[in-house]
Amino acid sequence: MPGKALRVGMVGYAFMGVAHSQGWRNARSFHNPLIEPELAVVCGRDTAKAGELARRFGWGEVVGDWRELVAREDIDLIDICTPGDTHAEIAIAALDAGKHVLCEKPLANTVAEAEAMAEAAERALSRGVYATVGFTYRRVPAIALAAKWLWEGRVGCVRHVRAQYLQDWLTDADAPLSWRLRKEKAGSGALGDIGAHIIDLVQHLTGESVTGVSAMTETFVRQRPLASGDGFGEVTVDDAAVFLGRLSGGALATFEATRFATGRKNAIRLEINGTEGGLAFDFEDMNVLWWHDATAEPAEAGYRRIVVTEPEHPYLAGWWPPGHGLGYEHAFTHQALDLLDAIAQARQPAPSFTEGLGVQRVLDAVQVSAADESRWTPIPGSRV
Ligand code: SOE
Repeated sequence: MPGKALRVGMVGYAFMGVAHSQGWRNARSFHNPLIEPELAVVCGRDTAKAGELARRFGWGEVVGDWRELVAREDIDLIDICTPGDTHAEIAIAALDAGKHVLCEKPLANTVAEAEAMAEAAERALSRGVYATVGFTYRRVPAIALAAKWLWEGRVGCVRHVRAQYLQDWLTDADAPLSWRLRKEKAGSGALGDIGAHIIDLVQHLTGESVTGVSAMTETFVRQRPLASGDGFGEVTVDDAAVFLGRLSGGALATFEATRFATGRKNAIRLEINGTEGGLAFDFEDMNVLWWHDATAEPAEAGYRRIVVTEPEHPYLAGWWPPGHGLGYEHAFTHQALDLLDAIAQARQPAPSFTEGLGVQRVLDAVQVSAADESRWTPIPGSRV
């Protein structure tokens, strides 16, 4: 591969650090990005754990302080895989220092932070420096195919959207209190952690924005054992969020994000009904897209099961022979690949920080509405 490699410095080494590491590595091993990534430096306050990740995935170096990483001349991109309370500070410092940024979702913990990040991204853009947010599910091939068909107009005018993100890893009341359950670290609970994904997917797929919401949130288990074993601590975020929304094109939408959907592990379920057809997807059967052509003869009408494993489908040509199917981790590889190509071609990668800010405004409106007896709450700045 000609040209200089893009030297990546990643902050964080836990679940998302692992997912991103294999993304960078496999973008290089399986595909032909226009610039090769180099897994240059991994950063973590616990350098022993960061070092273990470096050993497993081939990161060249380990540092303990993200400021040191951002100050380095030899790093081109900062990949932020830390809890939400650190995103704004790291991303703004990195962009101002001329580094491209990939930031995990949700973009921030508050609208004010997300606005500051979007402004920093705008400033950086004029210098050819790019920022993107890790709404990775956009890169699941069946979802990318749904996006293509929606944008081609195959569904017609969208009337209804049903979006759910269902998990059950907190149903056990004895599960320990982690950072994801504390507002000061995570911003919100199921809402920001997994609800953010479905808000992004709905806005991305339909090309419309959520213009207002009426919401309910609930915290079912209000105290949980501390990981240290030393007593209990307060859960200060939601366990579940349910809300109604309107889209700028006139469709009605329902959203549900919960960690208490017993038996559902990672069920991102989307259904979009339009004047010309319908699309449905469930991540628990992630290589499948359901498609109904409402213009077909009534005798042949009904949802068809499209198996999205062929080289003609988005992202599939770079992987296995036809029919072999992909998993959770592949979307992180596609994310790395798309970002590398966008940087090589000097164009804004998607989703931008401005799109991340749009999701943040919906998250905020849901919290405002839920705190005020589900009052209808418009989203400021949404395209009506
Ligand atoms: C939460 O359980 C979580 O890990 C999210 O943080 C991720 O964004 C989601 O993809 C999987 O679930």
